[in-house]
Amino acid sequence: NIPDFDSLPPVEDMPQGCAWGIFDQDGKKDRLGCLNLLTPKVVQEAFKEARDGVSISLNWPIGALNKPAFGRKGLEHRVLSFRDAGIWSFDDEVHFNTQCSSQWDSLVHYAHQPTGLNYNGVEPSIDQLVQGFGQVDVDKALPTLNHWHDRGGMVGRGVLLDYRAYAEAKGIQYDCFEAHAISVQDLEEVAKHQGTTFKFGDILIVRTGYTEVLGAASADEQDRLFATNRNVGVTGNKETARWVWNHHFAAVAGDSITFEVMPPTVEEDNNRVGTAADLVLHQYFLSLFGLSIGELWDLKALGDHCKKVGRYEFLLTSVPLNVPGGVGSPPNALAIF
Ligand code: UVW
Repeated sequence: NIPDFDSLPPVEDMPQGCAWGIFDQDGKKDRLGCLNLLTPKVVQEAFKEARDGVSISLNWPIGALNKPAFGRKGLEHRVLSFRDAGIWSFDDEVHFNTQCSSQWDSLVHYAHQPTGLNYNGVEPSIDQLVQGFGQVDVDKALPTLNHWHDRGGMVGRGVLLDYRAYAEAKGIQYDCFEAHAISVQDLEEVAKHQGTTFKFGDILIVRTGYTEVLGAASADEQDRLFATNRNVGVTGNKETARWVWNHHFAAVAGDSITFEVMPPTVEEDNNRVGTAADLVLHQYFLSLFGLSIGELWDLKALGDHCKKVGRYEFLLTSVPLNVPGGVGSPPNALAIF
């Protein structure tokens, strides 16, 4: 009994479609958002998709990009040897921005821009995030990724909408580094083409081919592609937000860098061409719905396998890093058939 987008109870000073309070329980502020839709019954159903004994990793290498976009730090990997101490052993150290490759955006990654408020009205400071605020007093906990561990990570039914394969089949040509928008109607057409239907609590995954183009490019070419600040993605508007909420997805993910098309069009502001500060779906999904967004996932092998077996539904598991106050994380995601 989750209300539809237009029936969500109004939240003062926030636009329609604000789901704050919907998942609160016993007077306690929720911090998991739409992950709450993955009830034991929904998960039991999802297990029915794992019957072939095949699993596919959806994680791009953390160091896949020589110089990640938005000035993010790429992977630094240091290997330590203990041979000088007479032990044949290695350790290693890694340092990276959690958004430099395949990632989850937590519910504190990107706020509702006009107010600066994140999911359920929180407005964390850098210090609170660094300290993993609320670890002790759980009532004060922020909606960060470490809390996925409190519920055993994410396990649910993944559904791939392979827009890349659909476009190829239909002769639709597009450039992943242009603002090619995938509308709600397109998503429905892809689902129809694949014979896919959705269930309550599904994790929606959209393949565009973006990481495949980037992965095949030289370091210089990657820099040139990022400099366009343009990418293929799902149309960022209220209609998409309404469609996503009304399907009751537990999370969404894709292979492009922002999931939604860049640059965004700000319909409320005379169709102004926006910037990364105007991402419409980031605001609805992360800060208003409590719906995590996965980006830069490696979906090539998944797309190929789905096509081969003629099935686009699978068991999906994902466990982010257990970093107190974690804002983003590699997804450690597997599709299991
Ligand atoms: C931004 O928030 C701009 O980046 P991302 O798409 O990685 O979430």
